[in-house]
Amino acid sequence: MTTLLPRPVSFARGEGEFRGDPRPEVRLVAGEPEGYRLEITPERVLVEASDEAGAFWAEQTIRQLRGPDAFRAAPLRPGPAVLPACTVVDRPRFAWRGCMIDVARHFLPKHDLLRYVDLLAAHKLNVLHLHLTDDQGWRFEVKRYPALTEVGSWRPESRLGDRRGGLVNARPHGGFYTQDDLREVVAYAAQRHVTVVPEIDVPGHSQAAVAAYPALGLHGGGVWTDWGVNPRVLDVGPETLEFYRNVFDELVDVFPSTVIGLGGDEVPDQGPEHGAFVRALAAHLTGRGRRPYGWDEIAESGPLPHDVIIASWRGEEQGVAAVREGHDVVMCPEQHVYLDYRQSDLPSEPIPVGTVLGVEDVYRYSPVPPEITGDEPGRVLGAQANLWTEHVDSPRRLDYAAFPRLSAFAEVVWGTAGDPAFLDRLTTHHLPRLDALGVEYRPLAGPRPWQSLPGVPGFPR
Ligand code: TNX
Repeated sequence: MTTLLPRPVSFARGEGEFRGDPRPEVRLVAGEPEGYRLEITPERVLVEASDEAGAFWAEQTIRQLRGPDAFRAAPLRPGPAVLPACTVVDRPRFAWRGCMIDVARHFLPKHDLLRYVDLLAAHKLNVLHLHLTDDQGWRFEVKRYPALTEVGSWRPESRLGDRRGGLVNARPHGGFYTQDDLREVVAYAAQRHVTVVPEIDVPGHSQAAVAAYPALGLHGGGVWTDWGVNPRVLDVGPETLEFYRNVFDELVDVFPSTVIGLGGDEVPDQGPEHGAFVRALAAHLTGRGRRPYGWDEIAESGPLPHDVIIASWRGEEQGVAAVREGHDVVMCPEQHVYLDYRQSDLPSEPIPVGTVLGVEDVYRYSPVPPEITGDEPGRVLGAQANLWTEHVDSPRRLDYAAFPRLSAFAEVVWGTAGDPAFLDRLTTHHLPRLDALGVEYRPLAGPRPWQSLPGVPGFPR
């Protein structure tokens, strides 16, 4: 049994061990995308990979084989790396192995975002979906419309915990990325074979933009300080459409990703004009050579072009329906992969919201619903875990929400989940790696005292 995570397609232990420089000799050979074969003998470390990404994932495997200290920022003591002789044959099942981070509700400073790129790459996850805008904050610098960040990137106070608890945090909150910050994040991620997929959410979840440019909305108002579904959506007239075409032009200029997110979720009183607005922006993105990507609601407001990718978040049925309509889908059903949801029934869980979603629940998830067969017109590109941050106000809280559930998810999307020994492997081999990385994950037994947040109400379902 291998200790690797995600678990590879096959692992065979050899005789003896390798001691020396762990950087492999790399050969590119024909094979499946992102696939690799790693052979370690006492004499050498050899990687045969189908592409650069495959070679990079092989290096992650090598680092895991070296033991937890290989995840520290510098070696603890001098000496050669020691690797067990073995042969690993490996490739991912899904091309889209993603994690969405909501940097709108709570800003994640650039430094911490780069750290998350490293954490994703260490888990062989390859898509970072950045939710850049929402009612509570606009985080993307737009040169043509400076008020989006001057006004829209901060709020004077925030709801503390669930709104039904009535608490407020009086500390202002804000932050944004310049276009060059994001180009840097994109380039850093590309070096690690991670694609950054940006999302600007329309026509709901747009109050921060309306606060900056009131003509975009019907009701005015400042950057929202509450959580939930906001009834004040965009005024989807021609000027607003023109405004957002310009915004998306700047977005496309910063993000080379083929896939570009336009949101489309949770529009109360959705009318045909909202669907038309989303379709017009989708067509604009297609015209710029990109593939529009939206939350599953956009598939319900009129016929969408087939190039649009659907993120199935309300459940699995929406993804099944979208595949039947000929769309490619990314599965991210809230019942299985919402990392803002509480991790147990313990009263000590910080701001418990949603249903209970423990590490084993995530591990049990399987991205292709049984209703989808091989000959459907669209297909499941993969899955992503979603990290919404209404109740995640710091990098420390993000670590708590993300890990180790994201480690379990990595194995789900690599396609090798289903190992009864997963929890043992996680505890014995992988949590020490997270410790070495300085990840403040949630211990399997429950939060450490300083990870709980007594007195701040959640709203468990
Ligand atoms: C629903 S998932 C939302 C988000 C919230 C999340 C909280 C989706 C597309 N919309 O705006 O943050 O629930 O779990």
